[in-house]
Amino acid sequence: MEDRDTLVNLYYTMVLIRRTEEKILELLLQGKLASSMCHVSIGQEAVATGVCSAMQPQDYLTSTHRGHGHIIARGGDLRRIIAELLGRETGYCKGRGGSMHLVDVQLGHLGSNGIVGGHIGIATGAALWSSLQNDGRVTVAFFGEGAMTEGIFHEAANMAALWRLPIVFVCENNQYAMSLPWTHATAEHSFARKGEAYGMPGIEVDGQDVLAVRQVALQAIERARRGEGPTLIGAQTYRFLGHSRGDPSPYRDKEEEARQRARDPIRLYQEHLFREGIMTQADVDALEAKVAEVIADAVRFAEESPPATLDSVLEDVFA
Ligand SMILES: Cc1ncc(C[n+]2csc(CCOP(=O)(O)OP(=O)(O)O)c2C)c(N)n1
Repeated sequence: MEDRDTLVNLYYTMVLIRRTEEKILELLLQGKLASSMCHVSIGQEAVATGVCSAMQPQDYLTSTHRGHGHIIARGGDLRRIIAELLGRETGYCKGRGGSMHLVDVQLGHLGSNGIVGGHIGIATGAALWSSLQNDGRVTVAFFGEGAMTEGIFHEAANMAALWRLPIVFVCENNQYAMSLPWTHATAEHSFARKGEAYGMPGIEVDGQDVLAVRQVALQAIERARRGEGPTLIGAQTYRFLGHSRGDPSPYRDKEEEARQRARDPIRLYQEHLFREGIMTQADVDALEAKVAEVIADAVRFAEESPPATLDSVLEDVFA
């Protein structure tokens, strides 16, 4: 049985991700984001939260174009996240990168990435380094099921299993890569068999159940830390909104959407916490108020920060 603080923290993190992304959408509609390229993970919060809660402070992760949740769950600075989205000098990439370029190396967050699958190679490189250094770190690579059909995934999975690298591959299967259903993108839908094909365990988990995600992540991360090699986790989840703003998802069946929305990971977990007597409605209300305060502070900080200026656009770039 987990202690109360851990259980409440999981809830706090999921709510913080959800409310932050709702605020980001609001800022987008107000025309305040530096770029309209922005993908939210509303509906998928339990995956980022469960996995990051199982990581140790020294561990690494790499993230995707849909990466707000990963950096928040890793304990990223919300002020710097919002400042980055608003194109401010105080942002994680000094406002040059935006939503898809959040990175906090000190937290072991090696970056989100607009190149679908690109960061799977970066994660495998980090794990190779840890293996060579014997530094005890584990790397987590988050990616969507669409990225899993990219060549880079196959090369990285093959190499990681062959060399028993300390890495955990976390596929957030939200069922669609833009408009392409998962069932039309790959012939083998079993993560157990997919993992087996590379020589690593493949574990399927209900990605809407934060405690279940946490359990499989704890096992996979500890296995990697013991030097037993990678694991492929297939977390079954759903993005409640379109691929990005302006996508009303005409390719999705409306009954399917309703069915999936009824399995809101935050509500499911809240019901669990109430049932177990771990939180009350008053606790939830207080937590929501705290989250609202944290977000309001981050937005205020970002809006008061200076914008990235045009004459500095070539600073901090490699070429
Ligand atoms: C290499 C590459 N190919 C195509 C794209 C365009 N693109 C952006 S997101 C996306 C879908 C990715 O699907 P998935 O990996 O399942 O992640 P999800 O968007 O579902 O979270 C595509 C094709 C890209 N950014 N990079």
